Amino acid sequence: MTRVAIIGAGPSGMAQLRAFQSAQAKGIAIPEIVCFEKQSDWGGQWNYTWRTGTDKNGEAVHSSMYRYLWSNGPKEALEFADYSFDEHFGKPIGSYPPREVLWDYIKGRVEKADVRQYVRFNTAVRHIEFDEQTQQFTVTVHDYDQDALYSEVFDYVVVASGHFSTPKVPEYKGFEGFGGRVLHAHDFRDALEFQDKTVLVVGSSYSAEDIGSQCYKYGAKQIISCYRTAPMGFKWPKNWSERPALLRVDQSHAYFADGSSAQVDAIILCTGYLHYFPFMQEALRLKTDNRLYPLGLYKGVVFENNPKLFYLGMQDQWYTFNMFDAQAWYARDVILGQIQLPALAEMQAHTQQWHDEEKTLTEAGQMYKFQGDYILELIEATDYPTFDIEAMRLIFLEWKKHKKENIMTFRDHIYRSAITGTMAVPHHTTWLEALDDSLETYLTEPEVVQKKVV
Ligand code: FAD
Ligand code: NA7
Repeated sequence: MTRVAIIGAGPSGMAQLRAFQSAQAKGIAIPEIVCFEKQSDWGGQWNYTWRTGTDKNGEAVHSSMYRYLWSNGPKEALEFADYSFDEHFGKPIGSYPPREVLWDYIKGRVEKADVRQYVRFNTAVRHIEFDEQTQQFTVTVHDYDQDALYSEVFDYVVVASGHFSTPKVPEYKGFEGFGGRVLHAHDFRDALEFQDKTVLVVGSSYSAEDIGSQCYKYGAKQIISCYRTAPMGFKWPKNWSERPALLRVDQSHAYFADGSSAQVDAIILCTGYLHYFPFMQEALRLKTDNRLYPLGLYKGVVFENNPKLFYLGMQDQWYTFNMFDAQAWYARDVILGQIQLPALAEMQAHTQQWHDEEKTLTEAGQMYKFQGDYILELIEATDYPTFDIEAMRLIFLEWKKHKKENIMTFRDHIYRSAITGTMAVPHHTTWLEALDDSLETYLTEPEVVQKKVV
């Protein structure tokens, strides 16, 4: 029997499991599937841990998420086309739920599909090698429950191990003598640690914006963010200033490219992540930076140099869960023989065209369209339920506008679902005032919260 290995049970790996199960539910024979997950539960990044450094098995801690993390984009833009928020929660909720609420949503679909049986938890993939003669992969794993290494042979491999886990850590002059804490965003866990402190945030993308906002929300004295290329340019609260590049630090101060300096208590490097696949044989390793259309992956999924190998979710992400779905359905249909791949040169030319187009994009609005068009192209090739990508693009534009208006209140806005047409309802507490991010508190009816306050 054909065997498929899936590496990782985060949202992408879970999408692959659901894709196969949905074909099976339609009476299509599916291969034998084994999903290897190094953590003891599924959900990938959404499976929060207080740990930093190594996990209980000595593996690098995977999740970069932190306490009080709320969705940084509207939930309406990531909704599954085959499992709506309405179906999961049974009532409309806000548009920017906290991490635990979104984790619950992702889990709901795969629990319904009953695919947990395919996952071998506490099992880290150590090495993957392809044999040209047999045309098969040998996957070697460490099973921590048995504390044993073993290898199995597969016909196809789907890598869904994520790419926001291995920190990209720059070195600045003076770090070794700095008197406070220097950490990467990957190791940031709780903004309360920085209450009453002056925090320097290095970087100007999502992590810098959100970790700075967390520090503000939970009482940091002052936030200074600095950029290498371009400022984030939001209207910051009074105690948040944005400065050009960091040049060096000494024991207590940071020095910037405009000649200014500031006393800082802690430095948080929000400097991005590496695509890191230490378990891959060299010839199978995807090499890319964080971009919308990496080279080497046909349709953003099929590893061109070995089309029995697939990578999911390796793009920089505007869309997330529904994009992983589109990719997983596509990979599934290639494996099932329902999609025939063109010759290598044709695949490469197609990828190059998209890759070149990406380079012409200068505005976020163009990027939403680009990634939306990419998703549509995938969906049209499979039976994944089609959905109104244009409506999602408009939601992204609203999101952008709301962030520009006020970076501290954008999460209080609501949007209409492009899947069900349901309008979200405002959360009972504004984001800045909502210090408790638990699922229980989030789903509590507004009247109940009101009563408690009274
Ligand atoms: P991951 O979620 O990273 O899952 C990969 C899985 O592979 C993990 O379970 C990991 O344990 C497993 N794995 C890795 N290596 C191995 C190995 N060798 N052996 C076995 N298993 C392995 N997206 C949004 O839509 N909204 C947000 O608000 C949002 N916020 C984010 C905030 C942060 C701080 C970060 C880092 C990301 C955020 N994202 C957000 C993006 C997020 O990465 C995606 O939503 C999603 O988690 C990606 O899914 P994935 O399955 O591709 O990867
Ligand atoms: P991103 O989006 O990859 O952004 C990385 C940021 O780090 C970006 O602003 C970079 O600036 C900056 N960077 C990278 N290297 C350096 C150095 N050496 N010095 C200064 N600044 C640097 O990563 P994020 O962590 O923000 O977001 C990743 C995901 O996590 C995202 O999907 C979110 O949903 C959460 P540049 O513009 O390249 O100069």
